[in-house]
Amino acid sequence: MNRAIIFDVDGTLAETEETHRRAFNRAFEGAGLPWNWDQDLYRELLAVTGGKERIRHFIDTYSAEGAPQDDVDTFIRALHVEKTLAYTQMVSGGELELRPGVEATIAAAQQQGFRLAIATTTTPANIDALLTATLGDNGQELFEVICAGDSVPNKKPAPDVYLKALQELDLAGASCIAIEDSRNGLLSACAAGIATIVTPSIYTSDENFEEAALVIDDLQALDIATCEALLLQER
Ligand code: XBP
Ligand code: MG
Repeated sequence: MNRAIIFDVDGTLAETEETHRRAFNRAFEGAGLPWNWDQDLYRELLAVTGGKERIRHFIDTYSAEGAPQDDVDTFIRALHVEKTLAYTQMVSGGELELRPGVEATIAAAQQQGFRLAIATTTTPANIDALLTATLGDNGQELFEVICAGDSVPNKKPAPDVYLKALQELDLAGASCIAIEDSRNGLLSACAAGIATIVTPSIYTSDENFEEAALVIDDLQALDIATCEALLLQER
């Protein structure tokens, strides 16, 4: 049966958000801004997906000292370029590894003939750095379709990035399984009509996953036959 597993990236493939948080803070420091996102604040800010959108939310919500009065979007874009540079350097330096069971699930899915895709809010450079650092130079080639970041007008929880992945796969949502870590991601995949398995991450463990087809600690607990069974339920 022509079917696919669509993976989220941040929090799902790897516990990346601590590295993102430190990269944001490194960019703020490099720009001479008196901003420092600690873990409690970052957990709140993660309600907003997309790094640029998250910075804008922080400026608008926390009256951030040092933000310009006008042309804020240009300021944010420049800051986010520095953050992405810091993040990709940290990831390329080998500080992240895949979450438990991720590599085995990818191998089992391939062995069972599932097509593989990625649907993420993060910046494409971040995906390249993570897949190369954890799966090798050909890591990206495991995924037939990679939909990311600004390639869609509306980020998660909007369905846009998953709908784009379905379009590029030329598959219906009922022929796919999504694997996510957050409520924003779960809502996005469900809105695209995709049954979703959730593996909560360090920043999402207290979120509501009631719409999930299955919630498991991590992918070590996933038997690929479960994906087949979920697809049969969808039909
Ligand atoms: C998670 C996000 C991203 C990352 C930061 O993406 O919302 O914004 O937190 O990456 P997903 P950027 O879980 O969909 O992979 O700064 O590149 O946005
Ligand atoms: Mg995620």
